[in-house]
Amino acid sequence: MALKLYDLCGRDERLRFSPYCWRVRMALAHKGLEFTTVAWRFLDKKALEFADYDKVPVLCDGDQVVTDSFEIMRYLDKAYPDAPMLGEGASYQRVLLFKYFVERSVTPALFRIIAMDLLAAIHPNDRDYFRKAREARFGCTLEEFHQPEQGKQQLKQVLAPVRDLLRDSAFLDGDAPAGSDYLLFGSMMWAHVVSTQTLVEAGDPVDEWFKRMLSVHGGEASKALTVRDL
Ligand SMILES: N[C@@H](CCC(=O)N[C@@H](CS)C(=O)NCC(=O)O)C(=O)O
Repeated sequence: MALKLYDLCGRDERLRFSPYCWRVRMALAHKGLEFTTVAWRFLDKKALEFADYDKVPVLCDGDQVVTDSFEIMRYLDKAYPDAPMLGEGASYQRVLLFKYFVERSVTPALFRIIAMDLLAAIHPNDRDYFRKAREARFGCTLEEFHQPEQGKQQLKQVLAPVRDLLRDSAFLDGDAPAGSDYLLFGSMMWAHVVSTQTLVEAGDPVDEWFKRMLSVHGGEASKALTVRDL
């Protein structure tokens, strides 16, 4: 059955930067599943009506429609049980905790670093919508929110436990990447695609890990178009 992923695109249709979509792209690669993508933009809500959802990623697997990146990862583990990503029981609880850590601590720090780059990467027709929605959420203008140096300090601090783990381990989930790696990588890939800012200093174990992640699964992520290519 053909797998189809609705995937956020930017000012160039090939620019794919959603952190949640990147989780799913990596999860599909982890399972060795071929898939096609449908380029989607913020205002294209009609295209997602069939899924009764207003955000991406949306995954169609034959007749199955699955929304929300973490639910999609869960679905893939159930439907394609080889090479589990999230696990069950205690393992699942831990990766769920890690998802919250990424969303509550890592992604906000990254947002401070890339806010204006992100706006520039978004399709011009989507920019007003994006600005209004995010400014309402942050309670300030995107220009005020954009504080790269502060964001980098914040990121360095929140990644301290991850850095310690990666001193002795190639991936967060051990010798090979799995769910936790894709959760963190999705957010870092978001920033990497839209911004030329240095997120983590060269030589930092997190930077070494990021490079490894770019090259796993046949270098799937390293093939992504970034703003450096435009
Ligand atoms: N909890 C959702 C969040 C998905 C999400 O926020 N996606 C963004 C793109 S990165 C989106 O589609 N936003 C639509 C909007 O803001 O209107 C998930 O994990 O998939």
